[in-house]
Order: sequence, then C-alpha cells, then structure tokens
Amino acid sequence: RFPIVSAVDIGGVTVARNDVVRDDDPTNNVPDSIFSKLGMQLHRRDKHPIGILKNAIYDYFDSNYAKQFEKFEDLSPIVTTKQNFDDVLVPADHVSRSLNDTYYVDSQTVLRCHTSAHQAELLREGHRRFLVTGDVYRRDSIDSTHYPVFHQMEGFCVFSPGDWNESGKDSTLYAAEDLKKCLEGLARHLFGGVEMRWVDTYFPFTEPSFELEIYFKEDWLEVLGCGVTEQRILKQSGLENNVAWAFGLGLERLAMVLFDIPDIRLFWSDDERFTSQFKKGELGVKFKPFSKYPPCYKDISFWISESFTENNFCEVVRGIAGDLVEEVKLIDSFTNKKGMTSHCYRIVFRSMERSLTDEEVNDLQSKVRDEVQRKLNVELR
Ligand code: FA5
Ligand code: MG
Repeated sequence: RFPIVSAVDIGGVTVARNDVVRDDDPTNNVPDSIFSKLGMQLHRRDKHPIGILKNAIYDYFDSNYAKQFEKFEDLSPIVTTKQNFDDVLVPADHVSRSLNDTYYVDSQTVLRCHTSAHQAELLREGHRRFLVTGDVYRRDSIDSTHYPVFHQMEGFCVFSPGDWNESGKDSTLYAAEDLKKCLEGLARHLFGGVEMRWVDTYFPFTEPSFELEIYFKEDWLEVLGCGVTEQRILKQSGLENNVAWAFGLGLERLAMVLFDIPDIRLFWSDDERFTSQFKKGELGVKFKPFSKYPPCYKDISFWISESFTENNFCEVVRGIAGDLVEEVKLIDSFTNKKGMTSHCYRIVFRSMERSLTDEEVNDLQSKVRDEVQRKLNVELR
C-alpha cells in the first residue's frame, strides 16, 4: 500500500530506510508508512496550507517584534531521547517516553514528538528568541483531528530583569501575561474573530501551563500548548537571572480552522481538487469540499490481552488502510466473569477522493482481522 522508499532527503541529508526502519532492532517501532513521510517538508511549501500558515505566523512575529525572532525550519526530526525528553525535564516514567506513544529508531534515538526537543540546544547555542517549525511524530488515535505525523511551531522568548522590573510585576506573572497577549494577538492576526478559551494544563517544562482552544465544528479544538519555562531549563544554559515563555502550535489544527479543512488527512493529499484551492500568501481561502463520498462502517470485536493498546491497534489499521481510514472508535468494552476483557471497535472507512467499493472495504477489513490476530495477540470474537 505504501511505496517502499529506500532513502529520503531531510533538509539536504540523505537518510536510508535501514537507518530508520531497523527490522533487527527490537526497540525500533517505525513502520514504512511513517518513514515515507520523513522529508516531505509540507511546512516549506509556499502553496500548501501548512506553508501558507507558517508564513502568516512569520509575518505576525516580524511586524510585532521587529524581526527579533530567529527562524529554524530544517532541524532534523531524528533526535536523541536526551533532546526530546531529558532536556525538557520529562520524567523517566512519563507515558510519552513509552514505545506506545513515541516512534523509536533505537533505544537512544526517536522521531521527535514535539518541537520542544530543540529548545535546550538552541538556548545553549546562545539563541534567545526563536521559532522552530517542523514535522513531529506520535503514535496516537485515529480521527479527523489526529494524525501520526503533524507539524508544530515552537516559540521561545527570553526576558531580562529590565523587561519586567519596569512593570512592577513579578517575573512569572509578567511572562505569563506577555505570552497570552502574544498568542491572542496571533489569533486575531490569523482569524480576525473566533471564539476561544484558555485552559490550565500541565507540561513538565513549563509552570504555569496553558492550552488554547478554538470553537470549531460545534466543538472545542485544542490548537496549542504553552507556558512559562521552568527555571531549570534556563539554568542549564547559564541563564540565571532570566524568565522565558514558550509555546508549541499545532499547525494542522490552526490550518483546519483558518481554511475550514474538515479532515487532517487532507493535508497529505496530492489530489488537485485539494491542492489547487490554495495560493501563496492567501489567508482568506475557505476550502470547498469536492463532494463527500459515503463512509463505510465495520465493527471488529476481540478479547484483548494484557499487552493490548489502542495505539497499537490504530497503527495496524493505518498500516493496512492508510488514508482510507477516517476514524477508529471504541464502541463497547466489558469484562466477563473469567476476567477476560472484550473490546469492540468501529472502523470508519472513507476515501476523500472517490467512492470505495464493498469488495475493497471487505478486503481491507479482512486484512485487519488477520493482522490484529497475528500482531496483537488478541482473540477475535
Ligand atoms: C506539546 O507538544 C508541547 N511541546 C507544547 C508546548 C511547547 C507547551 C512549549 C509548553 C511550552 P501537546 O502535546 O499538547 O503539547 O501538543 C501541542 C499541539 O499539537 C496540540 O495542542 C495540538 O494542536 C497538536 N497535536 C497534538 N497531537 C496531535 C495529533 N496527533 N495530530 C495533530 N495535531 C496534534
Ligand atoms: Mg495537549
């Protein structure tokens, strides 16, 4: 289903399939479907919605901050566990470190799961205000707003005592207020008016921490995480008397709101009916769906084993159906008297480009049934 590519170019560096998809390393959990996405660089295409959005965010920072923010957009997505986790204080037992959540190349190397992986190295190199844009990778659930590869833009801004002393505010409060003002201004620059709200949250690398949600298609959509950087991160780079804020924008989510794009899979489509709707520098475009093709629902039930996880199941489905799978949803779960647990998942198959035939969908579903049995150690019901 996926063209087997033997090498990809990531920012001018050629990476061989065997360097990333290591069939002989038990830690390696990168499938070919993910390897083939490396080096796509959607954020560097001026006519792609992600590239158009990135340029609009650059414009906002250039005009409001006199070009103080340096821009990085071709840092390699293949990073060490130290960069991705340790440097940003992710605890040793945090779920995001597990093979269930992150793509490991080997025990020491991962496909970055966030652009925060570059904060510490850029600070160490002496950068103080910067934007880092790139593709990030996560094992995750399947629906219209989640995809295993997506794009983030990290923002980082260091302040000195002179900045907050004048305000009379405590440094943390000063940074938190400046951060929210900056991001609210960005939202106005991109959307004009939209309904949005701040939600308190937790990140290991910021305190306090917030998420911004935007009302989209009758629901609240989380578009970014941010907060005031933990002092330890600044101290690691010799910044003893400073305070900083940081944010991580979900570019697909913002682009969905901006251009009215209903499904995250569309960003990967090279169907001309999608790509031709977007123009370099044009923010006002509203995506016109080219007729919606009918969905096809298939349920699958099985007794799970202890090692079963939903992310593993989703990856099997994605591996077989690729972008023909729209959603995977747990619709029933129960445990019998013997202590065995059964799950029933509804898989929604739908192509964005054409009608699927019954035969084709039955074939996909039968492959899913075979493969979950073979790979996930479950018993079909
Ligand atoms: C982070 O990744 C933090 N590194 C953000 C951050 C940076 C916080 C700096 C503080 C300081 P989170 O896991 O919430 O946070 O992801 C950030 C955004 O990425 C989300 O708000 C969402 O918009 C987007 N996102 C997350 N998972 C997916 C996915 N599977 N598909 C598409 N977008 C996603
Ligand atoms: Mg989040």
